[in-house]
Amino acid sequence: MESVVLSIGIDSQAGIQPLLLLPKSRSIVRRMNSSITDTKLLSILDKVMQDKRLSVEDGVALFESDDLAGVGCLADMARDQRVGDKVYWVRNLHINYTDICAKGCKFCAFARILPEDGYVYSHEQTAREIGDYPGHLAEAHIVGGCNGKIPWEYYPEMIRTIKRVSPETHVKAFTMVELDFFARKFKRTIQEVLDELLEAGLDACPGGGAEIFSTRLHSYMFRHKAGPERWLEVAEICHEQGVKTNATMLFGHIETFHERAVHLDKLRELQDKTGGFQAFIPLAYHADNNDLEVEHGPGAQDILKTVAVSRLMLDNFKHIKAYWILMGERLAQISLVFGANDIDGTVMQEKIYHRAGAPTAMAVTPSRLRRLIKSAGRIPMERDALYQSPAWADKDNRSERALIPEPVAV
Ligand code: V47
Repeated sequence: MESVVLSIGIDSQAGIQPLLLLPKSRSIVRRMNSSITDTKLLSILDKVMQDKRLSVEDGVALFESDDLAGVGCLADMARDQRVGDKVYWVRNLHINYTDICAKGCKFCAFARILPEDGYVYSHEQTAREIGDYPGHLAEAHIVGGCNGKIPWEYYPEMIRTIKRVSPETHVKAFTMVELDFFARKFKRTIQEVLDELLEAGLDACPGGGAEIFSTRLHSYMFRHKAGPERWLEVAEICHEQGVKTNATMLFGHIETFHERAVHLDKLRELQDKTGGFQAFIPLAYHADNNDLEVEHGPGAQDILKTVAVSRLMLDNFKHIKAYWILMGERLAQISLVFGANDIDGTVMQEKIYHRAGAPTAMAVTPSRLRRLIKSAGRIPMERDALYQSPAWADKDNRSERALIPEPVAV
C-alpha cells in the first residue's frame, strides 16, 4: 500500500515531526488539518495519529481550547481508531432504593437527611417495578443513599428479589461509595461484602460517587463519604474479584480543568493495572435544589468538550457514555461525533437528576434510541450490563407501547 511522508501546513511551524501516513490516514489528516484552528492542538493531533498517550497538560490544553470543532474532530478520530462505529444502548431500569442519606454532599439534590422525609423501597416494590417493565429487561441500575437504618440482609435480598422476578436481568448495583459504606457499617472487608453480593447475583457495579478526584474538593463538597484514594481502592478490589465497574466524573461546578485532567489520569492509571472498567460517564453538574452555590451547570460546549477529552485521555477505556438523561437526547446524539459510543438506555424511574432539575423525559423507547443512533450515522448495538448482545437483541417490541410512563413524582 502506498504511503507518504506528509508535512502538514502549519504543523511544521509548530515543530511537529512529519508523519508517515497511509492513504486512509492522509484523508483524515486533510480533514483534521482543515478542522483544527487552535495551533496548540496540533501536537495533540500528532499524538492521536500515532496512538500515543496524552499527558495531563494535554488534557488541560484541550479543556482550555476554544476550538470546539477541533477538539471534537480529534476525539472522533480516536473513537474511530479505537472502537469503530458501533454505539451501544440497553433496556434498563433505575432503582434508587432509598433517598435517605447522611453524607451531606453539597451538590446532591436527591438525599433526604431525616428518615421521615425520605423513602426505602420494600422488596415488594422492587419486585413490582422489575415485573412491570414491558418486555425483556437487560439491566437493573441500582444506586441509593447511604442509609444507616437499613440492615445488611436488605442488600443481597434486593438482588435475589430481582433475579427471582427476572433471571435474565443483569444487576448493576452499588457504587464504590455504597460498598465502602457497607464495609464500614457492617464491619466487613470489601471482599466479604462483594462475596455475599456476588453470591446473591450481582453482575457489575455502576460508576457513581467518584465525583472529582481532588482532596481540595473532597473536603469541601463531599467530605463525609469515600474520597479519591478510597474510591479507587474499592474499584481496584472489585476488579481483583472479577467485578466489572464503571467510572464517572462530576464536572461543571467549581473544579478546575487541571482537576478534571488529573481525575481522568488517575482512572487511566487504574485501568492500566486492572482493566476492570467498562465505561466512563462524564456527569454534567445540575444546579437545582442543593447546597452548592453555583448558579448553573456546564453549557453544551463544555459538555461536548468533556466527552471529547474523556475519549482522548482515556485511551484504555472502550466505552464513553453520553448519558441522555442529563444532557438531553439531541446533545447525546451530537456527543456521538465527539467521542461517545454509548448513550445508556431506556432508563425509567430515574430520580437523582430529575430532582436536581433535569428537564428530560423519564424514559425513551428502544426504537427511539436506535433511531437516534442511526440518524447520527452509527450502528446501534443492543447490549446488556456486560456489553454482550442479549438473546432478544432487536427482536422485542413489547416495550414500544408502554415505555413512556407518566412522569413520576420525584
Ligand atoms: O454519584 C448527584 C451524581 C451520580 C448531582 O454507571 C449529580 O452506568 C449532577 O452514578 N448534578 C449517580 N450529578 C449517577 C451515576 C450514574 C448515572 C448514569 C450511569 C451510571 C453508570 C452511573 O450522580 C452521583 C453523583 O456524582 N450527581 N447529584 C447533581 N446535582
